[in-house]
Amino acid sequence: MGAIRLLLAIGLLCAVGGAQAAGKDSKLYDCSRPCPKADFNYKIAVEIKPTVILGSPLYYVSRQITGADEPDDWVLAPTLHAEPGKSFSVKIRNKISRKLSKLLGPPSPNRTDYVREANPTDGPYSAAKPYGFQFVGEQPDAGNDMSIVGNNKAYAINIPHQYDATNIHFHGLTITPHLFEPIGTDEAKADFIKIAPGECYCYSFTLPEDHPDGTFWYHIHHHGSAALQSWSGMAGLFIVKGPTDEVLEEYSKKQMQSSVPFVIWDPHTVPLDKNHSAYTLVATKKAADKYREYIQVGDFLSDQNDADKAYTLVNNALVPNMTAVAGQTIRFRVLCATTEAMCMFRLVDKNGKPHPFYDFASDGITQTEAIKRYQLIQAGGYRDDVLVQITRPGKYKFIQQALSNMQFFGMGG
Ligand SMILES: [Cu+2]
Repeated sequence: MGAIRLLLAIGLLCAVGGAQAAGKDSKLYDCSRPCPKADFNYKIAVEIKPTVILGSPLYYVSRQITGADEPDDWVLAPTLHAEPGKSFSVKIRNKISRKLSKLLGPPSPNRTDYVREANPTDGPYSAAKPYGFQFVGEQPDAGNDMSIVGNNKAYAINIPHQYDATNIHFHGLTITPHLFEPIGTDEAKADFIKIAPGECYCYSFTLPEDHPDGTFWYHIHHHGSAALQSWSGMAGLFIVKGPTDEVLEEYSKKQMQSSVPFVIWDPHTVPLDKNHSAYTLVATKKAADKYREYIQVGDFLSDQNDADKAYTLVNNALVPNMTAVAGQTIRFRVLCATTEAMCMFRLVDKNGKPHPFYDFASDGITQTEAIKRYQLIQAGGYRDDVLVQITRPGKYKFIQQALSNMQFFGMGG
């Protein structure tokens, strides 16, 4: 069986365009205590670190979710696993250095910045109007801070803030609601869980016996910092193992690579000066010698609207390469982990002719039969499990294209 080469060409997407206050659960936030023992136990951290964007000259310094078992050059969070009927726990430690954060930036916008940006008449986002983006509600008043932070708390919470605080949403899992403090609360005025630098949190759940097996994910969800952290790559796969895996293993007669992540994300970046003190604090000599362009995440409020450069990456690569054996069936776990752009998954041969694949699960739910497709379009947060089988040796490309007029704010070129 001849080895063939699969080239994944991912086109550059040009976006034109301590602890929480001690409460009854406070023991869970004590960093010195482990999470309650579960069937699957994970420890992850949040920190500022440099990462090489594979297949590019880019050296990216950003806030990232890290785990002990991850390779150094992995931006996205570690992949977690669990099984139906089993428990899992995730202890997260926020190791972001406030000093480094201040050096790296971006700074949180102040109220004046916000009022300028949110002006629907001539603010930068007014360019989104022709694409059907609706501005609703009352425009904040620059002359009166009270209109933002006093009687109108809605504006205050919508100003991007606390970029170093975080929390986790286990997306799609049938578990206790866990965005608000305390976990499981149904109190309408409850605060978001907030894990600040130096703090820890313990997420601990049991999956129901009848929980679907498939591809799920987890991401940050702290209101005020979620977009910035999402652009930074703070998201990962959460895989629920189960009977579907066994069926597929049997069906493919042991040839399958059981789980190949295909996580699409869209960091928005600005250049980072090589002499910037944040850079000198985190960079290694090896990387400094090898990589030419230094980038950091853009400012959510002002840079989202075309001021920065957006990339479409798969896993952590600009143009990832992989090889496959002719006749082998590969299962890709395709996650659209973007903040802004929609995602496309398309496979073509060297002449540009589309190659079919088989989509057998969406958003973690396995379908009764696989659907033959030539392209897949996903919105942020969507997942699809697809099977690809290449029988003819050669070079193939996966293509991600900018989806004109379909992205958030409709600026796609
Ligand atoms: Cu979510």
